[in-house]
Amino acid sequence: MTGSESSFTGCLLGLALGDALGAPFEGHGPFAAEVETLFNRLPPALRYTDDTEMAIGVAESLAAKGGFDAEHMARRFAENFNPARGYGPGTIAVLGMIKRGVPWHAANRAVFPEGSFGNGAAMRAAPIGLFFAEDLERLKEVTFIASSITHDHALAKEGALLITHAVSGIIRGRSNNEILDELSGTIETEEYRGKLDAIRELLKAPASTETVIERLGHSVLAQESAPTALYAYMRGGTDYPETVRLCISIGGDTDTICAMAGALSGARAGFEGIPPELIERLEDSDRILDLASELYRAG
Ligand code: F2R
Ligand code: MG
Ligand code: MG
Repeated sequence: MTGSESSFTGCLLGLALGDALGAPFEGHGPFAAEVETLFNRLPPALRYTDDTEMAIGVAESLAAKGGFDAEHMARRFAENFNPARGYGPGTIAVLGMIKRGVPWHAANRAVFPEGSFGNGAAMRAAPIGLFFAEDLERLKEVTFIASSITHDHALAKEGALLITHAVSGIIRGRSNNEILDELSGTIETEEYRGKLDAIRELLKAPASTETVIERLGHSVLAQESAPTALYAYMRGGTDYPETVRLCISIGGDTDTICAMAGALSGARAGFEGIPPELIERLEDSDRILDLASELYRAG
């Protein structure tokens, strides 16, 4: 398997912790002063949401099958589904249908006839980038089909590709500029091409939170959150707490932007880059660590 076990554990823990740290702020902000004190007044237990529950399903399926099996992954999503985790309305409906035996490729356009372009596919996609890091053609194919299980719109699929391809680039040791160049070569929609150009421009100089929101967005839509997470990761880099602080300060869909940026930062920083006092408080942290190791060995 390409990459180190530490980058796999860092990625999954980074995703789950980002989700749990961002969740209390979801739908609010942007924030300034509150974020400064975030890590000084952490709750004793950090509880994750739908973002992590679905990413666990992706990783479990890849590890169990030793590869990608869409039917198996769809079943994992439906079996893991806990409505108390705060799922998006479209995904709740699609997973309910899959649970009742409707094939995923019939359920995925039942709510939105053109498919959902919510960020529910991008938020869970990072394990695909770990598993298929070296095979970019297969990475894209699997990212798109795995997204389609619940999110069949091109914008949802390309939002997921932004995250999986970036994870793959990190595993392959690519620089941020190289990752952006590779993405420009594989992304096809004008929407995301414009966002990649905006990320490049924003990274050239300090940018205010308002400018980041205006240029990249912070909503539940894939095209208004996956690029924001990629930008936040490229600003924060291997400083995991700083990356999460930046994502929370942007406000809006904070659990999801933190989960996506956290997965990237964690993959780059490795297990050693995630503060142990955060891991200790994370719900199911042992299970998530074991799963990351299983995924690493399954490749
Ligand atoms: N659901 C939430 N947060 C609210 C509840 C949290 C609260 N704390 C609680 O515990 O109850 N967060 C999670 O949902 C987002 C991911 O959503 P997903 O899976 O993409 O859902 P959905 O419904 O498919 O899409 C989201 C919305 O986007 C709009 N939309 C999508 N496709 C559309 C289309 N084709 N046409 C028009 N609108 C479309 C709709 O408004 C969808 O409902 C994450 O934030 C996750 O954390
Ligand atoms: Mg969530
Ligand atoms: Mg969210």
